Amino acid sequence: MLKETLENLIKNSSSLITIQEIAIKILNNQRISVNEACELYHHAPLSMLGMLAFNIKQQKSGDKVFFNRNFHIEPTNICVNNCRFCSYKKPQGDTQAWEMTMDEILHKVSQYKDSGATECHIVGGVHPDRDINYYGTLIKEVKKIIPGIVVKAFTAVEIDYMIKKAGISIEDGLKRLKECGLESIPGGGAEIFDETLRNKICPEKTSSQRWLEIHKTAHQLDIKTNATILYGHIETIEQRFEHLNRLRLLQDETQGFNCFIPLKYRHENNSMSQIGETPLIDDLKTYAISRIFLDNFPHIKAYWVMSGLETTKLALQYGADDIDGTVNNSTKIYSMAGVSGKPTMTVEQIVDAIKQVNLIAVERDTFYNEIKIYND
Ligand code: V47
Ligand code: SF4
Repeated sequence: MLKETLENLIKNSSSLITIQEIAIKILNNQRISVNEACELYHHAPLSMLGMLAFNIKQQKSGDKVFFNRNFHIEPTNICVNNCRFCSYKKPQGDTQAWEMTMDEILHKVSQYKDSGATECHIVGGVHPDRDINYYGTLIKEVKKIIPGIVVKAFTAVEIDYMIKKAGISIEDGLKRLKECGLESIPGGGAEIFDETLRNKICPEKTSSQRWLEIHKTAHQLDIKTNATILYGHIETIEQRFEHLNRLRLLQDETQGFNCFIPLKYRHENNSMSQIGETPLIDDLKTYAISRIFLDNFPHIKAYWVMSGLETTKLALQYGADDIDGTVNNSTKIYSMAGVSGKPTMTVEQIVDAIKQVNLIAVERDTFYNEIKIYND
């Protein structure tokens, strides 16, 4: 039905022959190129992009929208890097800087003991003094406090630093973290892979090639990971889709990515603030074309903490099928970059938000195993 409507829309309403051809390709489940993604971005009607993306989302996950019960631990915001877009990192001694001791971190974890959380997401700044032994111990201790919880921890950027500090290979470093209980790696630190632009916005950061290498090695060790893009700042549309292309190529090789998360640049309190934020239309186009382009990614996540609940509900009409989780007021990254409101939602609020867009909420674990379907 959706496919028929789309075929009619494509035949009747598009005057641009190239858009018609690309849309037909997509309907026939053929892969699109970076150039075609750019064409769509610049010339396709937004409604058509939404329907094409939603059609693919329906093929992959039907009416289901996934969420989990999770909390974040951010051990420190002290960081050896100095990304221009970051509002979170503060220098040692700053009134807004923190470095939690192991006891403080574990005390925080114990507060979520009876919360029903299935995932503990640990990320933070790249602290100069903390090493792989420290973080390995942390994972083990978290699991002692909440047995059975999945630890999804450390961006490739944090892992890169730990591994270099220990003087070991990526493979050995990841094996050590896995032995301590690491089961999944979040998608942060990818930013924009284009090397020239990366040098401008986060010059000290782990290179694109190394970020991809760390995720590839994780996949080879059977550690599932996520991927992100930081969009809506000074990148070109072509650089945006080239970024997706590098992810799609790696996913072809490994099938190790669980989901892709477009992260919109939020502009408060950082050294790129003057550029402002990209409009909602850009967010929706980015979600839709990500869903279309990344044909080998099972899920597209609209991270509600970053995009706000209203945009997240719209993103579910533009190809996203995951909204992250309850989060339990446990992250500061986005409030420090200007997002208002407490980052916490109850399961009831999440289910209600998903129902509002006539889709079915499904509680999942980190690996998208279904825990409960809310279809009444
Ligand atoms: O890598 C930093 C981004 C990321 C800003 O894998 C900013 O499930 C917008 O990756 N505006 C960390 N974004 C967060 C992240 C994440 C979040 C939730 C779930 C998962 C997952 C991953 O936040 C960083 C960077 O790209 N970031 N500053 C900013 N001003
Ligand atoms: Fe450090 Fe991450 Fe902020 Fe970059 S984005 S300065 S790596 S905390």
